[in-house]
Amino acid sequence: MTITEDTQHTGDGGWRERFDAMIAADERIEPRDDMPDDYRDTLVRQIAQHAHSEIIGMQPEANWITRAPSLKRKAVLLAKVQDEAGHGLYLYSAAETLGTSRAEMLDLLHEGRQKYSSIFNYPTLTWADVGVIGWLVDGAAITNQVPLCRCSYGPYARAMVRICKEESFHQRQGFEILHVLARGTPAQREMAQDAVNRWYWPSLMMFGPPDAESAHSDTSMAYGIKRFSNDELRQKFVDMIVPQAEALGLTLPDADLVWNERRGHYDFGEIDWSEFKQVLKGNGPCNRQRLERRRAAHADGAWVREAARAHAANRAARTREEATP
Ligand code: BYC
Repeated sequence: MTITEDTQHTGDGGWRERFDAMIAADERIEPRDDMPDDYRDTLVRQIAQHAHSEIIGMQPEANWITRAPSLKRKAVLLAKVQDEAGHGLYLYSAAETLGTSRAEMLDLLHEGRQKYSSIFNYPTLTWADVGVIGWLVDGAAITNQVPLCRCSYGPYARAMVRICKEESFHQRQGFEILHVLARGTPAQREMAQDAVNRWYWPSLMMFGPPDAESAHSDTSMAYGIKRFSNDELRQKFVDMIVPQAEALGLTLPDADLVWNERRGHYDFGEIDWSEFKQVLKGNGPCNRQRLERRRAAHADGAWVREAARAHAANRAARTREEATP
């Protein structure tokens, strides 16, 4: 429910106190609850961006469906790409409960006015990239998204529970692809290492700008949307992947990666934030291609939306007819 005219005009400031008390008590806010505009806006922005990432994320992986090295790999990859479409649907539905329609969000994506994750602007050059997307990209996504299961907004939190379960499976399948390649022929091993070299730094950028430059973190943390800062999650991710890379027998391309006994964490190298900014501006290796493909897919699907609308109208007319005595 939007903030009603009633609450605003009668001067019933009570809704704001109720909202703040619910956030302080770590209770879930539901669509029926009154909420401040900046809470709603932050959620729509983040959930829409997240949904867009899921559906744009289908492209780099789908690139390998026809070239998967075996029937089993093809079936698994198909299922994974379909999962991403499903995640998009859960997330668009969660955002719609805040009063913004899926059609509006898609328009904003297609016009370049809403973002999707920077990571999907990099190309998938070899089969090993499919493994690395599973291991590092889904690994980063899980690190970021597990805390979102405790997000203060109920529909987003509930969508995240299911998404995280599926992402865990995705991460394992990626790890397993790399495990096989890393123990394969020298050429396969080299292919796996090359993919890790290309995706390591972009995967660290997925967590967003450093805390000091993160425009939205303070609001999101205060409202219980984000539970950890960008830098905290990035650190958690690095701490997780270092032993996993060792288990794979692959090297992370970071000369500054070293265990820091005092901090109890791995130190890691300086991220090239100018690259991140360029990708966000639309100048990454695949930005143009991703958006063009998305717009084309949307246009190709116009007849489905039209047919669905006609079907819904027919059903409604039949229901009305049946109800008429
Ligand atoms: N890429 O104030 P900040 C996946 C933007 S993929 C692009 O720190 P916030 C998947 C940010 O939107 C993962 N843009 O923002 C895996 C803001 O710009 P606007 C998708 C980025 O929101 C495999 C500006 O920079 N996951 O799931 O507090 C296959 C300032 O940033 C990025 C999610 O989206 C980036 N990497 O924190 C398929 C998780 N980072 O909006 C799919 C949900 C920052 O003012 N999202 N920006 O124009 C989040 O947790 C947060 O939105 C972020 C950023 C941590 C990403």
